[in-house]
Amino acid sequence: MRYMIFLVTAILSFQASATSECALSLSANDRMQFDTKQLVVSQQCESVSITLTHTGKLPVTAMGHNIVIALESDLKGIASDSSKAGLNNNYVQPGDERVIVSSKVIGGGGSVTISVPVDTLDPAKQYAFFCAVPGHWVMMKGEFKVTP
Ligand SMILES: [Cu+2]
Repeated sequence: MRYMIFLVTAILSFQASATSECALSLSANDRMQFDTKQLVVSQQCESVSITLTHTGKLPVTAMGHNIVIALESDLKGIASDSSKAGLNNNYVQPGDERVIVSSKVIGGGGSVTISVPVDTLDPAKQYAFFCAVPGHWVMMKGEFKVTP
């Protein structure tokens, strides 16, 4: 009987942790930084929701941030086109097929949530997350690690 209770508890806690991995969060600040260099997502989730919160005070025009998910090898290309795309397009060119998902740009006190279809990604490939606001990627980037 004791064993049964342990087993049920173990299953319940496993489900709880599996669920939380499908919803990640990170923050960005007025010093052009994300609070993490790595996001790990599991393909056990069909899609993962990622919430970016801007903990600073500066407005979008001074220190806006967003989050873009792409192949690591496409990061610099997307970033170098960001000025051309402009704030109206959240610094991502419309229809850019290199972009897997991108969010709108937020200012201090704002937050935004994106949904990433991780079941269609390849765990053998290297993905990155970064901020597309011109120049920010240099400081604001990290690994987007997909696990089977
Ligand atoms: Cu930024």
